[in-house]
Amino acid sequence: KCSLENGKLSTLDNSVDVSLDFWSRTDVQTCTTWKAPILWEGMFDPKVYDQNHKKEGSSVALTVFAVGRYLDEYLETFLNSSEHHFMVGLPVSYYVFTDMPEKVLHIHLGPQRTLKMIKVQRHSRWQDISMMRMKAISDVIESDIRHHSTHVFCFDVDQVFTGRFGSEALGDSVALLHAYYYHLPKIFYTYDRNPKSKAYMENGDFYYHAAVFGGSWKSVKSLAEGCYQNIMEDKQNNVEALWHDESHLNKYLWLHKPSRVLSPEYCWDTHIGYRSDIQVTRLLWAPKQYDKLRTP
Ligand code: 2GW
Ligand code: MN
Repeated sequence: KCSLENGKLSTLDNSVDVSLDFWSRTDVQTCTTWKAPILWEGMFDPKVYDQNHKKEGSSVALTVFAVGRYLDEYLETFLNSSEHHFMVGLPVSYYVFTDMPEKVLHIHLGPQRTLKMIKVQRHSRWQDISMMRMKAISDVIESDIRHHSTHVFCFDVDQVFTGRFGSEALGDSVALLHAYYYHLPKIFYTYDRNPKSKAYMENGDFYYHAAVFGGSWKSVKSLAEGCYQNIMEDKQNNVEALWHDESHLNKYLWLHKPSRVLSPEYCWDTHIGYRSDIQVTRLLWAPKQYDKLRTP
């Protein structure tokens, strides 16, 4: 359990966590063994978080990749839904990575919200499109984000916001519990089990989903750099981790524990069906037509 020290709540991101109530949810794990909160609906007062983050001057960069067919298929829906639900009330800068930056988008940005398109190469293998995001993220944090935003969140584009994804999710290092694994015993986690890969691991804490991760610009930069280095080392050794960047992310987060963990309410797939512990859905997996999108 997370602790009360001197009558005061102690978490790893404690200055903003005054309203966190770990005992309001008894049906789920609300705290990690290293005392990071696991955020579930009902544990926090959104207004208190928004107030505190405004007072602290928090601002958020969001990175998202839309390369090839993923641009037409997902980007506008993702961004328009994020305008309604993602960090509303805080300054938000979108960084859209695409091979077609000239494409005109139909997005209505709210006040204090800006968007930059950044051109990236279109890798021929989809595994590379996904893995090379780590390099682009660390580069843009260094060149731009660190001068403008306190925090960064990195998202897959094939998703839609359907509920508040707010400042309660901000912390030094933030990871998401994968909707398909959070309730399963660890033996089912699909970590990379090939000792030749840098992503190799036997045991871990959770199975994290690479569709959402974030934190302070500094720790996201370290994470992206760390994962990228291991991805490149694997390439030199002619190995590829089982779930690509997600395997490397899981390895990194095992060695560098996140200070905040998001419940699968922050990235749910309706195909899973009803679960009593999922009290709200904030971000949903978009329907995917693998045949259409994964053939050249
Ligand atoms: C990806 C797979 C097959 C064909 C195309 C692509 C593709 C991905 C693409 O053509 N263009 C593109 O922009 N992407 C970006 O990579 C896009 O942002 C997308 O959301 C992201 C990850 O690919 P996705 O969403 O198809 O893969 P998932 O949903 O199976 O993702 C999980 O596993 C991945 C690694 O295999 C990543 O770790 C991802 O973060 C995980 O959610
Ligand atoms: Mn995805």
